[in-house]
Amino acid sequence: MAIVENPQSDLPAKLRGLHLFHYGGAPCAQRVRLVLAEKGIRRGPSVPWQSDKPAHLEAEAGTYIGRPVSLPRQQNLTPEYAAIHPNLVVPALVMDGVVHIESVDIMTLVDEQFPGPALMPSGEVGRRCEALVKRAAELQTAVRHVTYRFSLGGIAKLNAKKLEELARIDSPDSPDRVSEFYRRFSRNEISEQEYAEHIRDLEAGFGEVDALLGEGGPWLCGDAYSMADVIWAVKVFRIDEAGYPIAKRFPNLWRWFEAARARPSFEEAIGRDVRASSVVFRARGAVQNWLGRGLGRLAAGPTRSA
Ligand SMILES: N[C@@H](CCC(=O)N[C@@H](CS)C(=O)NCC(=O)O)C(=O)O
Repeated sequence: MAIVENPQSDLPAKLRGLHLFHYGGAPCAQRVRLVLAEKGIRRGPSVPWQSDKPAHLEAEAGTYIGRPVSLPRQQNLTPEYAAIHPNLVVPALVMDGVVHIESVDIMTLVDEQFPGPALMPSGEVGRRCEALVKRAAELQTAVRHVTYRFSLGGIAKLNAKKLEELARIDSPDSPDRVSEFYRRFSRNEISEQEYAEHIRDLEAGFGEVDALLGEGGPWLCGDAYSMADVIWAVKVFRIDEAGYPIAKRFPNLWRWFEAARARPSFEEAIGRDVRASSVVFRARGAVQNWLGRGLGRLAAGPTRSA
């Protein structure tokens, strides 16, 4: 389990119960919110992420306090946020004063610590399920590249001064390497070939899961909805939003995704957060595809390996 020992900020130590530092549109936070929803842990009030008002310090049992950290406003790329999450990413879950990071670890923690249906099966099925979760988590870098290139574009580029600040505050041993990504992205150092490789990686992963669903189901690890369904559903959602023709390319995956999206947890954890942004992303993806510059062209192109 990944925790931040002795965070520089004195806020986490004051927090009781569950406090989620997250962002509505961030896939890594969406998967944690999905797990919380599946476990029946309700969303309590949303408060400013730095708030230490007495009324905001304690989450009611069975709920969590949301502390939204705006990624578009770059609130995560600040020394104040680095003092809570040194890798400058969301989510972070503070549970009774302890800062937990790494979304998959947080999902596991919530699954293990709280009652409700177990989202990680045991035995042999559990091992297959863990492998599927790991496979999806490894594709996070690819999702990041595709998101920035095809959904966000120029608005997400940072100027030289901000890049310098980022290099200073980012943790040198961060596995997420946020400052390095922003440097390369903002200076146009990522080649089209590199983006295409990320799309190929995603297609390879989607192809594996699509084949698996062709052999069984209804869920990725058999009869019960699990952590693997959570993490892959969020991935499919993001890539569809970005304009990748996933329904057409991976029909088994799409049918399964529609069932995952129909669960009440999806609306509770994701739908309500992304209503406006999803419309913008989809419109952008559609226009880019229409102009022949979107993910549609790359999916249909010779770079596809599946
Ligand atoms: N390994 C981390 C990755 C977290 C991550 O990459 N979060 C993204 C959102 S999905 C983020 O906060 N990005 C910040 C940014 O791009 O500025 C985890 O799984 O928690």
